[in-house]
Order: sequence, then structure tokens, then C-alpha cells
Amino acid sequence: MTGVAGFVGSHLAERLLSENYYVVGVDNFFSGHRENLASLLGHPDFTLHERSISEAGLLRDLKTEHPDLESCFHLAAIVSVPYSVDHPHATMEVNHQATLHLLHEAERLDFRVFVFAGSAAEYGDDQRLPLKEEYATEKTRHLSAYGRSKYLASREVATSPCGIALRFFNIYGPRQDPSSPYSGVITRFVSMALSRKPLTIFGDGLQTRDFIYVSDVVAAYLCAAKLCRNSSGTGKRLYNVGTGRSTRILELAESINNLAVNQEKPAFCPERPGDIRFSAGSVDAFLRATEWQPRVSLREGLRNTIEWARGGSKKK
Ligand code: UD2
Repeated sequence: MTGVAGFVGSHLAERLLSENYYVVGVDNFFSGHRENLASLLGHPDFTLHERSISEAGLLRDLKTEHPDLESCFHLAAIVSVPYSVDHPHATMEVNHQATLHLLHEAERLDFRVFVFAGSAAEYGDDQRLPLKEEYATEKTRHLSAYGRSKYLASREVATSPCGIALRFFNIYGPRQDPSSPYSGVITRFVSMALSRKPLTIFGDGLQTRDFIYVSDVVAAYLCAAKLCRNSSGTGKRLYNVGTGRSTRILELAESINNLAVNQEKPAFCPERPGDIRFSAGSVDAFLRATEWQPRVSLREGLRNTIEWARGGSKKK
């Protein structure tokens, strides 16, 4: 697995180990955190390789060391949208070119599974909601190099004999880094609410997002791998992963303030440039293709995230 020290990667690795898989983790710690590996390091079925996905021959080396390796969960990426705007070339190199190299290596090494982490950003500012997989095309106006790079990579992965691409909507949950100004809105709001500060709402707060809890994302990875293993290598394997439900930012702020018992009224700030207004994905195709179902309600997910942020549940 690449990106094992990231927010999602560490959760996925824990789940795989709990199901008795051997996990070969790769991370260069550009945005991953060692603390995320606390429960993994020292596990007899886990090895960590501090390497970059841009290094030629990465999968070949790993396969030499671990001959049973036959699945790759590729999560490593430049994950910050604003960073991608400032560094478009580096973003294309990591998120697109390095992904293609890895994919082609996986094909040559007869891997059975290559699951790629795509993004709702692949739809640009398309407002035909709910967004369906086929809406992202060559003509899509991507708002960042991040969106463009993920689109190009997903497109290739989806048609590879061992590949499957998942387009995630807004993922949240324990371990999403709250220290960056570009963290997800839930992580930011939880941190502000626990510090008894007003939550900052960009614009009127009527914009919507489709929030998906991290354990549902992990379950989606497992279902995707199974689908890949059990289906023949023809056709396109590309799916949205979200809840299919939209939540207004204003309602989100109210829920978090209630759960965290924060009395401060939200502060309305100028709209964020480049923000999309509404976002929701159609998840019908993935529901039809697999037995996956999003199971964690927003309320439950927010409770877990708040508990983790309070420090009450470090291992989540
Ligand atoms: C998400 C992804 C991004 C990309 C994009 C594709 C995250 C962190 N970012 O960006 O990587 O895939 O989707 O569409 O998952 N907001 C506030 N106050 C705050 C912070 C945010 O009102 O303090 C609003 C923000 O203006 C936006 C919404 O909350 O309307 C969600 O913001 P976000 O940064 O969590 O995620 P998004 O959808 O812009």
C-alpha cells in the first residue's frame, strides 16, 4: 500500500491486518505522519518502506522482497488542492505519471488488484447533480492540477486489467490532520468548536458536500479489491464513493457546535475563491457492483471524530 502513513492509508492498513493480510506499507512522509503508524509498527505482519512512489522499480523491489504481493492500494499523492495550484508540474508528476508507472509495473508483475484513490475533484465545477461517473470527460474544466491529475490517472487505471479507480467525495474522521489551513471542513470545525471558537463559514453556508466517514471508505477499498479480483479484466472499473446525501455547511456547523457544546455563533467570512457550490455523487454504480453500503451516519461519524480530537480515543 502506498501512502500508508496518511489519514486513510493508516486506517486501511489496520483493517487489512485485522483481517490477517500481510501489509507492505510505503510512504515518503511528505504529508503522512509517523504517529498514524503507532498501532502498525511492531505488528508482525507489517513492514514499512520509506520510499517515494516516483522511484523507478518500486513495485519490482517490493515483489522481490515479498513474493506473495499481488494487490496494490495506491493512496500516495499530492493531496493538497492549493499546493497543486502552486506546483502544477510536481502534482502531475506524482499524481499522474508516477501512478502510471506503478500501474504498468503492477501489470508486468501480474498483480491481480490495483486500487486507485481518485477524487470528486475530477468533476471540476460540473453542477449536474448527483454527479455520475461518465460526467468527467476530456472536456471537464478542472479547477486545479490536483483534479486534472486525478482524472487522467483514474481514466487509465479504470481500463487496466488489474485496475479499479474510486472517486471519493469528502472524507472525514479521526486522524485527518487539523493543523493545516487546507484541512477538511469537518476537521477544522471540530478543532474550532473544541477550542470554543466561532466556526468560520465561508460564504452563506448554503453550499453542500457529500461527507463520507473513513471506515466506510476503508470498506469501499476492500469491496473494490474483491470486485477486481473476481471480475475479468474487460470494461471500465471506475466508481464514485460517497453517501449520495448532501449536507449544508451551515447545518454541519450547527451539528458540530451542538455535539461539542460550543455556544459561540458561527462567523461568516468571504466565500473561498474557486469553491464549488454544491457537490453530491451518485453511488448507484458502486452499490450495484458490490455489497458495499455506507454504514456510518454523519452524526455518529461526527461523534467519533470529536471524541478522537478530544484525545479520548487515540487509537481510532
Ligand atoms: C474537497 C477536497 C479536495 C477536492 C475537492 C473536490 C478535502 C479537504 N478537500 O474540497 O481535496 O477533492 O473536494 O471537489 O476533502 N468551509 C467553510 N469553512 C472552513 C472550511 C471550509 O465554510 O473553515 C467550506 C468550504 O468553503 C467548502 C466546504 O466547506 O464550501 C468544504 O470545504 P473542504 O475544504 O472541506 O472541501 P472541498 O469540498 O472544498
